[in-house]
Amino acid sequence: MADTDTKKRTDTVLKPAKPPLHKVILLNDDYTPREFVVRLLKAEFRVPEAQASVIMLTAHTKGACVVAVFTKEIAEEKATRATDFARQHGFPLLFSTEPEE
Ligand code: NFA
Repeated sequence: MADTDTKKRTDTVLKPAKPPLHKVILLNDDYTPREFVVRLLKAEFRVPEAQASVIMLTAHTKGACVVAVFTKEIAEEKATRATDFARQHGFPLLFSTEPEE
């Protein structure tokens, strides 16, 4: 008869903690052209044209839209880079970050 192992296994396997994620949020304004927003989203966040258009239109109609989530440092860096890029082109476009719930 095959041995049956009935020992209770009580060892706890600790999984590494997942880093908390932060959202990068695109905020609407009345001045930045739609095409510029789409171009920026494609260049800085590597989203395809169709997705960039949906994100832009969502921010345009609702006031804000989540672009992507990253670790805190990366989210802040992306938001700063994207906002700076808009500034360099003379637009008031703004990206912010906030922790994911
Ligand atoms: N609301 C801007 C316009 O009508 C477009 C825009 C969309 C700006 C999303 C910022 C964010 N030209």
